[in-house]
Amino acid sequence: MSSTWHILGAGSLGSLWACRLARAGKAVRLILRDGQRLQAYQQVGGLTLVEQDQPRHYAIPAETAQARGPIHRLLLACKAYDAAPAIASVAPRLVEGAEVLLLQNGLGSQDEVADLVPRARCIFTSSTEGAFRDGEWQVRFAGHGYNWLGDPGNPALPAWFDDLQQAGIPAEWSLDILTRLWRKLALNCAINPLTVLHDCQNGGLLGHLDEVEALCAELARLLRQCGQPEAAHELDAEVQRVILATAANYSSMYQDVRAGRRTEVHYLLGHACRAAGRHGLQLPRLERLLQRLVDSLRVRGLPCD
Ligand code: NAD
Ligand code: KPL
Repeated sequence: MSSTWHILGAGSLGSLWACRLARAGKAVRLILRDGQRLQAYQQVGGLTLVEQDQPRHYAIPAETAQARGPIHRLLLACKAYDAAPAIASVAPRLVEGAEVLLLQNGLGSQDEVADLVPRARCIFTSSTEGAFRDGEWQVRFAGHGYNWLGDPGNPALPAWFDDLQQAGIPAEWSLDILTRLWRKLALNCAINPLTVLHDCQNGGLLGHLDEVEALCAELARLLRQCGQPEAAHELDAEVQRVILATAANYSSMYQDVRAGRRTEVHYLLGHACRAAGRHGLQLPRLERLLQRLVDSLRVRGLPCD
């Protein structure tokens, strides 16, 4: 297996991973959307990572999906709604047994990707790291955070796992990655839509704790029904802890809506409601929350899927 890290998506997290891996001397190649993006990137000559206000430039090679070389290891670093078309664009280049790391938040996109590349090993990631784009080809690391990686179908640690430690990417191999992803999805469902609907920072939800608590009760029922009792354990207490710890922050969904960007609702609250439907569970508060959110996105002219 080649040791090159192909990274599809030079957005916030993709650029953060690319720069840290390149800095550690790992072979990295970016896969950009099309020839126009590639040309624009080549004019700048690389990515800039800003850490603690210090910018540093990394001349990382890039190509488009149509390049010819085989791909042994791919970090898919796009939004959940872009994951399926993105993997389809590089699928013919994946070698037998290729490893694909999925950085997407929420649930549902991982299965969409796995269905399209049945001969690849799909590794799911749950990340609490924060990064945002600071300009064209420049990303600012917000610091802190952690990554859990795991493969629900295969507990074996990937051979390249040490690359992450060498690159300063805080990560742990998780044997219960689905539990982690469900827990994060539940946190996001209990907090993010309400911050949009109440137009507030996370801390603003302290004034709506009855609503938060009622949602947590339904989410915990859903998690147990989906065979995730650990993800349901003391969910309400953790949601309140996160609200307090991030009181001054705006949730990622709030930021997307404010910036007029598409949200990942389909893979967060949408996924929760679809899972409830499949299990024949009636969760009226979650369903009403999704309806209110969808209505609010429509009014703003944003996609609601
Ligand atoms: P982003 O929008 O900053 O970056 C995604 C990039 O993928 C964009 O540059 C986009 O142009 C590119 N892309 C999409 N389709 C493509 C294609 N077919 N070919 C090539 N490039 C393509 O997104 P992000 O903030 O890095 O988020 C990625 C995922 O990580 C999301 O699911 C998000 O929820 C999750 N996440 C992000 C953060 C964060 O701090 N940014 C933290 C935790 C989790
Ligand atoms: O992950 C988050 C987000 O904003 O997406 C937190 C801070 C946990 C709120 O749900």
